[in-house]
Amino acid sequence: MEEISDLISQFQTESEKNQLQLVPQLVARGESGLEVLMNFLHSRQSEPVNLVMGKAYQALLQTDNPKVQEFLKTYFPTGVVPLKSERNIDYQPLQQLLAKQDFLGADVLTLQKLCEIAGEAAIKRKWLYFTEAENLPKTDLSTLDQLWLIYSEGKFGFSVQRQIWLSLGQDFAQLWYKIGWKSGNNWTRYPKDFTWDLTAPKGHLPLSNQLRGVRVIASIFAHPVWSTDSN
Ligand code: UYC
Repeated sequence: MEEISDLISQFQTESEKNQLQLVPQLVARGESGLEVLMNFLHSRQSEPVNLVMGKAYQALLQTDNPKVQEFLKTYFPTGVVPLKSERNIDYQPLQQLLAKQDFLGADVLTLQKLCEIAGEAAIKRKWLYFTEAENLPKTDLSTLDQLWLIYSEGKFGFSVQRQIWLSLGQDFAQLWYKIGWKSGNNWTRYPKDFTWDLTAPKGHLPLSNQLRGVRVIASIFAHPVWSTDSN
């Protein structure tokens, strides 16, 4: 077994991808590993959130160590992703579900939040018009995307789906296969045939029902939020 000091120096110097893999190894060390993760999060507190912070937060949240829970409550009472909204929407329940990797619950809530952002008519209808999708505020779309991204090791989120779609020459027909929404001639059945954990293909979540066509997801992919680097 490696010395904890070796794990620590690796954790401090390795690439983000390797750091992600070191998180569970640190947790397996018990108290001393948990200390490392708490120190790491504490030192990054005022920096932009990254995937390692998301993973460290999730790992700590899962432990039933009272010291750890106290630490999280003190320094990260809502989580590691800043919950900005232009429409005064509360994304905390969504952050909670994603931090616990309840991806099914988070998917249902994401659709509800999109309707909430769009307004009364969309809330009643329970789905979005593409014109409403076009007019979603950048801040809120970005917050939703960050939440999915940070709590999935970078696997899920609209921006991930969009990137795959771009890499396929903006071909939706190919996208469905690539992200596991279709296989052979069959659409993947909601909810039972979707994969609700990180073994899913990249871009699998969040879902967007295609019953009424591709215009909503096309509007989300074409949204100005993805072409600027600030909101
Ligand atoms: N469903 O098949 N979907 C629903 C998906 C389609 C259908 C919800 C995704 C194809 C019906 C979500 C795929 C299709 C309902 C998704 C998929 C179809 C429903 C719940 C792969 C038939 C009942 C939220 C593209 C061939 C509700 C919501 C209704 C629900 C997601 C049928 C998240 C990604 C073309 C009948 N499907 N959906 O939107 O509106 O209701 O009648 O995409």
